[in-house]
Amino acid sequence: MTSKDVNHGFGIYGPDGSLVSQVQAMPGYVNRLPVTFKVPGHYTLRCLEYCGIAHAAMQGEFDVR
Ligand SMILES: [Cu+2]
Repeated sequence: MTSKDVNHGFGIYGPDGSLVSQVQAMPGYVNRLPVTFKVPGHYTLRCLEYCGIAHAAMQGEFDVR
């Protein structure tokens, strides 16, 4: 995990809405986030650190089957 602009907080939320794991994305650094998903379902990604005007749009999602 890294960033091309500013610091971001990369958070993974599980199907029940709880925070599964998180890592900082920072320019000039590469951080690794090893995660094993044991619970199938719909996961969401959110930026956890205010990073600018588009912060609220920094979301994603994926499914674990
Ligand atoms: Cu942000």
